Amino acid sequence: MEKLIITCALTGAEVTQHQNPAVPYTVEQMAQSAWEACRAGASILHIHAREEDGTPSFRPERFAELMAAIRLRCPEAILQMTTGGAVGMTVEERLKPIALRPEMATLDCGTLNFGGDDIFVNTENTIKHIGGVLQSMRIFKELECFEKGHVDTVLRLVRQGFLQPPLHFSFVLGVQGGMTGEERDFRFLRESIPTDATYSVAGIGRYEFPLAEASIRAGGHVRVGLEDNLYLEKGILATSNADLVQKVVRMAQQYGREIASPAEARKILRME
Ligand code: KMH
Ligand code: ZN
Repeated sequence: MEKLIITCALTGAEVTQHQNPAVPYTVEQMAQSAWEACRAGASILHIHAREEDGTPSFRPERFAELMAAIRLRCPEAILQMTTGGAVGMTVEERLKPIALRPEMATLDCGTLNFGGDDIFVNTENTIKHIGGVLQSMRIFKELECFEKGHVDTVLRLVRQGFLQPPLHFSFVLGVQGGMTGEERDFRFLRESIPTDATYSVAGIGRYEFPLAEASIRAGGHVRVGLEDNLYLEKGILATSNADLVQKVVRMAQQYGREIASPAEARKILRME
């Protein structure tokens, strides 16, 4: 089996320090958390920006400062900027981090309810637009799919020529409004993508580690991090992003999967 690529989703846009004090907000907290996660085994860092008080940010200066600080501490890591931002941001706001020309960025592949009254809007034209921008700038896209319809949308947009391979999927499972994260859900998605595509799995909340294990066994890759899950185990808060990464590394060791370095991850994903 290929070596295991671990992505760490450092902070996201939804979770707060009230829920877990380890959630990083400031540039220094983000850079420190990124460094710890990389040292633990993460090769890709999924990055959202926050203001000092934790409010999700789309300010270009904030992203620039953040990216510079993380690059300084983690010079080898693959920096994956979000283009999903936070619910309610405009497409223009969500595209701000792309001006920094990161090596990788997310492309969210469909609309879904996001709990309560929130809707995470990704119309077909938005997907084509953000996908087109990423492709024209040669930024590697990770295809975020929260349910099967999103996978089908990707495959149709590929057939229609709007999205080009290599196809690297991220199955984000367990969002309230998306698909659940049972093993059968994962298997269904995995079996729905082309055999030469790569994928990573991000289980939200209690789904994080069972899905990580399923993906490790199936030969896929794994995303963990405080954006997705605040707990190391039931009732025990993670004390850092590195805590979550270390747990996946231990799991990988049990199944004989070695951990990919950033350079190895670039090769596995056909980024170069
Ligand atoms: N914060 C969510 C609304 C992404 O980063 O591309 C969207 C999200 C997906 O986190
Ligand atoms: Zn995100």
